[in-house]
Amino acid sequence: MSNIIAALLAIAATALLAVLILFSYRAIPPNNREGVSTQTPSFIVSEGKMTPKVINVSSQEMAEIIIINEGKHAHEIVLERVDANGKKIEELRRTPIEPGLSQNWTLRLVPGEYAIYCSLREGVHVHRKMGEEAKIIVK
Ligand SMILES: [Cu+2]
Repeated sequence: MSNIIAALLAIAATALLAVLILFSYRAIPPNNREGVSTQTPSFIVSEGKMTPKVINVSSQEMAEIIIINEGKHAHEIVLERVDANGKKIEELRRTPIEPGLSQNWTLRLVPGEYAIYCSLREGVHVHRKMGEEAKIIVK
C-alpha cells in the first residue's frame, strides 16, 4: 500500500515539476528580440575624420551603433534624425568619447536619414565641418 502512495507522490511531484518548467519557459518569451540587435553599424572617429561616410540600416530590427574614437583627443558624438536637407528634426543621443574608447547605442530607428557627427569646436575649427560627420540611412 505504501508503495502505491509513494508511486502516486512521485507522479504528482513529476507533474508539478513539469508544470513549473513549462511556466518558467513561458515567462521568458522565446523571441524576445527587443534588446538584441542583429545589425551593428560601426563608425570610427578621429581628428577631422569619420568613416564610413554612409551606413544603411533596417528599421525592422534593433541597431547597435558603435562609435570608436581612434583619435588622440576626446570627441562628443551626436546622433540626430534629419530631414531631406540635412536639417535637424530631433536629437537622439549625445556622448563624449575619450580617445581609445568606444560607445554603443542600442536603439530602433524609424525610416529616414540620420546625421552622426562630433559637436565640438575649437575656435574656428568646427569638428563636424572638418569631416567628423557621417550619415545613417534607415529603410
Ligand atoms: Cu571631434
